[in-house]
Amino acid sequence: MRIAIFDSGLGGLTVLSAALKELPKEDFLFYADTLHVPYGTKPKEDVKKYIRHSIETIMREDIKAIVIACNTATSLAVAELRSSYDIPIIGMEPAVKPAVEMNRETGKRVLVFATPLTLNQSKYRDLVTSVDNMNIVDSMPLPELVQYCESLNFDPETLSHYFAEKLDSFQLDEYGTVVLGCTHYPFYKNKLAELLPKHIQIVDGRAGTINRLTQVLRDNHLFNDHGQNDIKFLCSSNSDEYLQKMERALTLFRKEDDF
Ligand code: DGN
Repeated sequence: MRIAIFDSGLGGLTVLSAALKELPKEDFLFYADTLHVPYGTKPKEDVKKYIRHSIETIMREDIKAIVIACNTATSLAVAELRSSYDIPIIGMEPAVKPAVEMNRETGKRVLVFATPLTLNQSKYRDLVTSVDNMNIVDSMPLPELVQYCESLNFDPETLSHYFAEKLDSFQLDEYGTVVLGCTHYPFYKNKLAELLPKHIQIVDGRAGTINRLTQVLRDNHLFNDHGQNDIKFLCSSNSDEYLQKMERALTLFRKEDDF
């Protein structure tokens, strides 16, 4: 049986990349809802429908656990999905808590990048309220970055210009950590590291999700000992072109992933 990893598009590949490293004897199914990518800028009720439909499709496969490798989908639907299905469902969460801890001593600020939909949800606001007792967390939506990623746009000039514009209003010296709160964004981690002051650390929520997945597999006796990191790619548009793009993007990302 496989572990399913689900996102609206290519972002979930950054989670798959980490899972492949941490769980070398597991096999995976990667599902992208390419008919509806991106989720992060669409109306909440529509996105909830797309997520439910995607999970129904995934459940027809031979799978033992699902990772919702999308912060947006997790914040909208993970609770409801868990009450509808018997298999373990693991979500993503912007790594705000570890980021606040990292800056407790210095009092430097934390900047969270995510989709507009993630940042507008009460789940995100509750998370920040529960951990940000020093009032150091700011956020910034980067919806265009999802589009760049989907078209595999890594043009250095375009990106430098884009980030310069987005970061213009922030006093970056005041910040200690940037949180990548969307699974598409780790594709741009190296570019961001080049552009941000050297003292700023960049974190994402993948470690928390993979740790939780490992724990859930252990607790439910679902570990595989003979898998080979085989990956089955599926997408809602059934497009061969997109399936090839997924494989290409994963290969590209794995070369630079320092997970
Ligand atoms: N990768 C998704 C996330 O982590 O929020 C967002 C992609 C999207 O559909 N906008």
